Amino acid sequence: MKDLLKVETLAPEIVALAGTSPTISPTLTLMVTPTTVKPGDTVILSGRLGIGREYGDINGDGKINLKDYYTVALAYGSSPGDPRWNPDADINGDGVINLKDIYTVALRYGQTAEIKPIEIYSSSDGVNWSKIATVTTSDEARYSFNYPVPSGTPTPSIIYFKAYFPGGFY
Ligand SMILES: [Ca+2]
Ligand SMILES: [Ca+2]
Repeated sequence: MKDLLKVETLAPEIVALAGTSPTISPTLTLMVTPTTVKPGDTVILSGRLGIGREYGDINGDGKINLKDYYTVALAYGSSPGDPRWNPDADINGDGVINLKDIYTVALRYGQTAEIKPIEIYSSSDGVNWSKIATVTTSDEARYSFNYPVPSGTPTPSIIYFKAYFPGGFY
């Protein structure tokens, strides 16, 4: 189960300069995108831990429950062109909503994203990573971390960030 929780997200969606309120959709996809910053900037990393649509959390609320099940059920049997077609419900992406999609929701039905700390890493080259903080999530599995860009950082610079959620969800 550990691999399911490799919630790593970074970047335009969750990285922004101070004064903005970036949000992200919960995802388990690894995304590392460079952000150009200069000394004096504060980079805000924030987001919400999620389970991932591919595991059955279709609406991205960090829970696999009836809402997700209904989304698939309402579109059951449909394919593109059908008025009931809902691409979000086609979890396995095979162009039809059937038992395979239902099964994905059923397999982890009742699971929620666990509330626990996440680790924030930074890198100057996207290859060598250093852990810079451990951030505690809120009761909605939301997290936020401010990274002040150190003085002496060349301008412009690219800093890579990633968040890692170690552990499982039960
Ligand atoms: Ca859900
Ligand atoms: Ca399908």
